[in-house]
Amino acid sequence: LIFGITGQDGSYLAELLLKRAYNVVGVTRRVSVDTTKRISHILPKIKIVEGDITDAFNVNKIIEDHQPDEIYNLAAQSHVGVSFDVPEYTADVAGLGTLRLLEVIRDSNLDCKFYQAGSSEMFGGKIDTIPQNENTKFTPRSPYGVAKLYSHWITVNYREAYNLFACNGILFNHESPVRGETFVTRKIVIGLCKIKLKKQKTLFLGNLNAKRDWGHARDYVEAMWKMLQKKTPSDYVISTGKQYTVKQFVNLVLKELDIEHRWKGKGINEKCFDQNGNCIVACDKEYFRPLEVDTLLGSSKKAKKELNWKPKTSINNLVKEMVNFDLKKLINDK
Ligand code: NAP
Ligand code: F7E
Repeated sequence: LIFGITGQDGSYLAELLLKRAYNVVGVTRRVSVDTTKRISHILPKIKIVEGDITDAFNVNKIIEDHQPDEIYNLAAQSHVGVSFDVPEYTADVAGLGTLRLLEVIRDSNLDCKFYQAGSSEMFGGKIDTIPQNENTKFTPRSPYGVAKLYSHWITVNYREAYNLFACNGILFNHESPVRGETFVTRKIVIGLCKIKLKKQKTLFLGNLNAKRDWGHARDYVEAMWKMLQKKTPSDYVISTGKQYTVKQFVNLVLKELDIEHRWKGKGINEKCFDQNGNCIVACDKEYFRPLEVDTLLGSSKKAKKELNWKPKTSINNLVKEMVNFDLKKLINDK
């Protein structure tokens, strides 16, 4: 049973579980537009039910009706920047939503394994270990990070208090061609592909100096599944162990698109120009956050040892796959 099946990770996870001959049930929310674009190719093979993790009655009924062996909680308002605008809603979905699921499992005595989608955003700003691992102190710096930290600890608490098989993945940023379009990697890829095709002049970004550890979603959902196949539940950091700045990611995409460029200026005035002197990337303070997580870098030694998991996709192959996908899409959308 997947909460959040219409999201990036939900779509890759559903594919993985179908390949392993699971019966997959996915929860979708009723909204005014179709949200099943990412799973349209596998829809006939999945059982879709309507629901919302802010509604305890609803999640109770879904779990009771389907008696799942494994529950993956991927549902969240997952945008860190947006969480500053909708902090209460973010806490309800990304924090209390997890409690609602755990309570149903506890109350029903269901023999069911539970995966919680935790985040490197929980490590936050005052990081005392580089790279970050399962023992690194959490100092979240956004309403999203704080909500995820509640989910992390309530999952640990239910595991210890009620002996539930419940695991936290502490996943660092992971991307793909179906990444949400307002997250920085996809925004950069779409913007620069449009510039290459002369459909856009300038891409506006926020903090170019933030450092992130970016992997591929396809590799990361495999780690989620592996956690639930262990004999005993635990928590795992999932990351690549390599770090790039937002500006370096821009450079990788420009290289893939064969666009010669040079950077000029500093701070918010830093700009990137093409060989004809056109400004193709600039900063806009709209995209800066009230508080930033400057640097994240993970160590997945525990996952490697206990889950036999390691990332398969390099940053260059991730960029190539994302650029090929969006270039083709933009050309076909003509
Ligand atoms: P995503 O693309 O934003 O997907 C989020 C999913 O949650 C969507 O299916 C969304 O449904 C669903 N959802 C939102 N509010 C809901 C609600 N009230 N009830 C039920 N479902 C709801 O996120 P993602 O990148 O796949 O990430 C999956 C999970 O991992 C999230 O919890 C995220 O916070 C966490 N995470 C992500 C990363 C990353 O780098 N991608 C890293 C660490 C942790 P709609 O389609 O209807 O909006
Ligand atoms: O930002 C900077 C921004 O929004 C990455 C979520 O999946 O990963 C994700 O959270 C960095 C930040 O991801 C823009 O300030 C610059 O430093 O792509 P992002 P995120 O905030 O790291 C974690 C692990 C999750 O759990 C979350 O669910 O890029 N940045 N300019 C920008 N970011 C955005 N979105 N847009 C910009 O224009």
